[in-house]
Amino acid sequence: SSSPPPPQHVALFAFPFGTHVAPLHALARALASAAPEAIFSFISTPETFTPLPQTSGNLRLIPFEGGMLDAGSSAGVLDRIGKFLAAAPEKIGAAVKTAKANAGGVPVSCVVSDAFMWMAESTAEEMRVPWIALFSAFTLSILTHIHTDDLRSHFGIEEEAMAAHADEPLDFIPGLAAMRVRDLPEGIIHGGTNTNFSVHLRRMGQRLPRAAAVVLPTLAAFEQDLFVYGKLNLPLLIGPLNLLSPTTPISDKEHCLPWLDSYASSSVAYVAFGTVAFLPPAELAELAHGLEDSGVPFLWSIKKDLRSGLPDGFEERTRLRGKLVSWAPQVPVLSHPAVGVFVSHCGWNSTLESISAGVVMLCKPIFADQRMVARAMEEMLGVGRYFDDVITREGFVTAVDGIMRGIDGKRMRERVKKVREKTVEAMLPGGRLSENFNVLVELVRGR
Ligand code: U2F
Repeated sequence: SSSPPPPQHVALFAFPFGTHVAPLHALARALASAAPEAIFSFISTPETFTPLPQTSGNLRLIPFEGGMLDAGSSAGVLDRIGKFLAAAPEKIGAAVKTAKANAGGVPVSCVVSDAFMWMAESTAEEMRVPWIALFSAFTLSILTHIHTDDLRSHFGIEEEAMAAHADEPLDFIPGLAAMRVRDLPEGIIHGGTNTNFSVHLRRMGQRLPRAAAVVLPTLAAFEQDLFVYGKLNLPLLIGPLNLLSPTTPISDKEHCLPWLDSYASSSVAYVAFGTVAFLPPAELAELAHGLEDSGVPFLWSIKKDLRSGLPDGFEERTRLRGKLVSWAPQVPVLSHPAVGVFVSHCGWNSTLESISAGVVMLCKPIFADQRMVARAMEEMLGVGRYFDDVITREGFVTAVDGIMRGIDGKRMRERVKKVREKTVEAMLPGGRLSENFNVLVELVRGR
């Protein structure tokens, strides 16, 4: 009698910076429970494992050998990213061997990586197994990477190009008609086209069409324009990862949820700017003044070391209706009925969490894909207001007021419910996002 075939073994490679590990791990959890017969090896640097939810069974954590290369403790994040990426091909090769040994000799049959870890494609190719990429930034921003060279030849590069074309639409690229040159991420045509990281992202754009599939966590609203992903073999738009693999329980050390309990429905502004973006100090102070002047209750996730930039006496004066925390359990906070608006930098994870909780956004993008997200929320979906200028206290009060009390805000709230419902429906069995996820499951199962 012949022995049964070995199980499928999926190796997942995280990009261990910013909010990149959590989305890939959420995808790994969803896949591991959909394909219980397969083995999943999740590979990242050891320090990134700590905040992840516990898993067991067919999902294992494997650290990159040597952990994080020491780029000196005082090195900036770009230096550390550069060091890590330079060593990545070797680390990926070594990790494939560790994963195999750890799985009792079962060879890796499929490679999934964060799109930023596109070098994993070479390893997959050597092993003759499929490579699947997860693009966890804004769905449409992948087009700016795939079309970087088209955008450069159309507009030119560097600050002159930006100055000359800032308000022009990107309508010659299918899918980007609502976007303007000024909404582009840095490194595409302006903001350092030759930095190591821009070069890395341009090469990612060239490599992604070689992926067996590219997974894009997104809202149903972005699914209709599927043809725009023409250069990709198999774009698989799946739902927001926070809906696909919810995590519970989430700790609330600073008591945000009980604090919210004492406020009326849709009355509180939740303020948070993610993990890597910072408002310039002058704007931070204006935002604080604006929150104070608006009279709106607020919950603000702001690290302690940034609070010295707040106006004198701000904390005392707003104590009765404002709460500052170093970290909020954002997903349950957004789902709390008291939250009426999310003042956000528009990181894609935060945006998906907001819209999937039915919360409208006051968008203050800072860099990367965030301006495109803000533009999409205002122009394409009508569920947010894009704060396009420098923040002033008066401007902020007007914007918050319009959302909390104005007719615009009422319309936005109606629309966000629809956008949310369509996404939730599309994730139900038979729905388009759910079908795409099933295609992915079959792919990693080797079928
Ligand atoms: C980069 O974005 P960030 O890491 O700054 O922000 P998000 O994508 O919005 O993700 C932040 C996550 O951290 C969580 C929140 C999100 O899942 O729920 N969080 C929290 O739980 N509590 C807090 O107090 C604050 C945050 C980049 F800058 C963006 O441009 C990209 O779009 C993004 C995705 O690639 O990565």
